[in-house]
Amino acid sequence: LLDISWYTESMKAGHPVEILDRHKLQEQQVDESKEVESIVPSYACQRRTTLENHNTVFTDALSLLAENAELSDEDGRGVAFRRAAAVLKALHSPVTDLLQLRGLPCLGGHSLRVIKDVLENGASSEVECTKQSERFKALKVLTGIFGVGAKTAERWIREGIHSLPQLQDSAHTLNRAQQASLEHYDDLNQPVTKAEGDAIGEIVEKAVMSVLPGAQITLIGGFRRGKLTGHDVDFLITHPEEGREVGLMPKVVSWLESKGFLLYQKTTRNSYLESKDGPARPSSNMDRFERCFSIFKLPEDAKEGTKQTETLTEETPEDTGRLTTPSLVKDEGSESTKRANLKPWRAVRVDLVVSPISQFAFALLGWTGSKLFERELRRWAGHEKAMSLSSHALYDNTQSKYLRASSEEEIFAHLGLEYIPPSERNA
Ligand code: DCT
Ligand code: MG
Repeated sequence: LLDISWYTESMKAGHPVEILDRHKLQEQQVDESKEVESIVPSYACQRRTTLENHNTVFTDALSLLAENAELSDEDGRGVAFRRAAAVLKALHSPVTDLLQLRGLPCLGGHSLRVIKDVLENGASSEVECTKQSERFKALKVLTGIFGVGAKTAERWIREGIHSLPQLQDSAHTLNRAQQASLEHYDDLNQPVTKAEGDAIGEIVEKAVMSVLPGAQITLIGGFRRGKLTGHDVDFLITHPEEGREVGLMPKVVSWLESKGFLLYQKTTRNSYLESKDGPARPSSNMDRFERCFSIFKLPEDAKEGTKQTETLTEETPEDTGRLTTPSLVKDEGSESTKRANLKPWRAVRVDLVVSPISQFAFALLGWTGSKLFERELRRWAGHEKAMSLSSHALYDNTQSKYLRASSEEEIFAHLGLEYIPPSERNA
């Protein structure tokens, strides 16, 4: 590993110029104009991060290491790399010299080594090594099945399972979500476009309107932040009259199912009760709304702008399986893949969330992301404001009371943060 202790030491000492001068940089003039930013706040929720990233070469490298850490069940290390990448994403120009990073927060020794390697050699040896490792490749393939997490993948790899055919040949029984996801593996691992997201939005809107006129549906997740592609499409549904949203999800799901739009769905009930749960954040801030994880069957002509809500022709499960599991049988680019691409629809992961109007602003903020932005908001609330933020509520521990809000702006204000619009939450 590269030795950059001189650099981190100097950062810690708070006198970067002097210390850099004392070490082998005597000859080098420190050019103040090279400093990219003078002050970058340390919480991602205090920064504006658009999709315009001037430092993808570094952020891609750091994100890959973050992904590898997360897939290895080392979330702490994963977050450290994500935070470092997020700082670079917020910069307004490309980094061309390590000295430009003086004073920036969240850049630990490991991340700096990676950046230095990329600056000097065009690539990080650690990243290249990780990308090529059999373990990383296997973790990616196996966790590409929705419902397979780091722990399950790790267990399978220890048993010698590295690929989908090996998994299929093994004695493992998959749960319903995993089976469905495996069946549509290629489609689900192909990015969803904004056009496809909009087409699904029209279908979901039609479903919601026909079962509860007056309900409101909002595109959330990455597409609300302006991303052009995503791994799924997320929607938040509410009704302006508190309580009218109760029982809505099963009706929406039945409508979609009756029209043949769902290849798979699993609905979980709303289990959040303020009086019972109290301010303490549930172990996951995500899982307490009435929520439906689904795999949509999106007709090709729907995404070309035709509003199609007609009943689709039924296919037998055998047909579906044969058409949509090409990579399990042969390599990519095989005859069966080409055949599969001829099918007049594609499978897309869709998340539907229903929230009562009283929690809508919190749900909207919590589900817009990015994941790091959300994590930082909750950390800011807890560490800096003694508050607990979830997708349901904001609790002030000092005043021992809930802080109500009917817009995202009000929540930022409660938190003492400048309002950041969705398009600038791409940390
Ligand atoms: N979310 C979160 N914490 C998680 C998972 C999700 O705060 N562990 C929030 C942030 C984004 C939102 O929920 C939707 O989740 P994803 O669809 O996973 O994220 P995304 O930003 O929409 O990513 P993509 O564009 O790839 O779908
Ligand atoms: Mg999403």
